[in-house]
Amino acid sequence: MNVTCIHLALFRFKKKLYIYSLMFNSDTESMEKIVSTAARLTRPFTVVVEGNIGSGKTSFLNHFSKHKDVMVLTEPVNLWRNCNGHNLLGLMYENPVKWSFTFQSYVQLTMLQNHQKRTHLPVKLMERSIFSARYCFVEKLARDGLLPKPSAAVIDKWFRWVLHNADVDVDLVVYLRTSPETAYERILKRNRSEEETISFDYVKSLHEIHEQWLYRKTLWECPAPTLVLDADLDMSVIISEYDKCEPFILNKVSVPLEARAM
Ligand code: TTP
Ligand code: MG
Repeated sequence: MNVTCIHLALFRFKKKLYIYSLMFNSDTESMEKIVSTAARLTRPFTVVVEGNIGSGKTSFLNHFSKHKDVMVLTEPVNLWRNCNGHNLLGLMYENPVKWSFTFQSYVQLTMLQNHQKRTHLPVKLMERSIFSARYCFVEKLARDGLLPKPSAAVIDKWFRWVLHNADVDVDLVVYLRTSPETAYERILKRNRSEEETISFDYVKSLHEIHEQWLYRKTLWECPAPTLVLDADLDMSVIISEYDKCEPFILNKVSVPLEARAM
């Protein structure tokens, strides 16, 4: 029996359980537990790495790529730079009023594709998620009036539809928490050509949205328990900070709802 067959069998099992729970309308809570356990069996333990632009998400993922049990999915920035020959990331920064909708629609699609990627490995580690694209970036563009309200509404409708109809479930969020100053410094240093126009104010506002969502938990729902790491630390010491969360990422230890490694 190959991996696809196993996935299919588990998917059918999960569906049957769900139908039984509807038929007998009994003890919904325990049925839900069984269904979510079955769902977990059909997909890997899924960890998403979040944090401001320049917080070190890619380095974090690269660090974990040495593990044979982890499927690492870095962010599809290269896809955004070349969509049938069009650099959507560049267009968005050049003229956000004209291109934000196009860009964020494509980001949403590529994030969904990453959420849907299957693996036979027990752990999947993703750079960002469909959640931060919507909750941080679409939110910021809409607040600034760069994404017109009707366009934001369409992206939101798509987002809600995906949440209800596709498996974008997450088991753990790792929040790489930086100060906006550090994030901005790193953005300047790495000098990604499209990002030349990014201002400190923009980084600061994005930081604030991440903080409200993942640290103070006053904005949006968090898709999973969150592990907060001090990502302001210098590269020379940050590796030991990364290593601290290895047991959580490899699903050897469960994360308490309000976990903070810093
Ligand atoms: P990030 O998703 O923050 O990735 P990064 O590689 O810059 O972060 P790190 O250094 O931590 O690895 O941003 C990638 C670029 O895409 C950045 O210019 C911001 C932009 N972006 C949006 O404009 N909208 C979005 O929805 C997302 C996800 C990114
Ligand atoms: Mg990156």
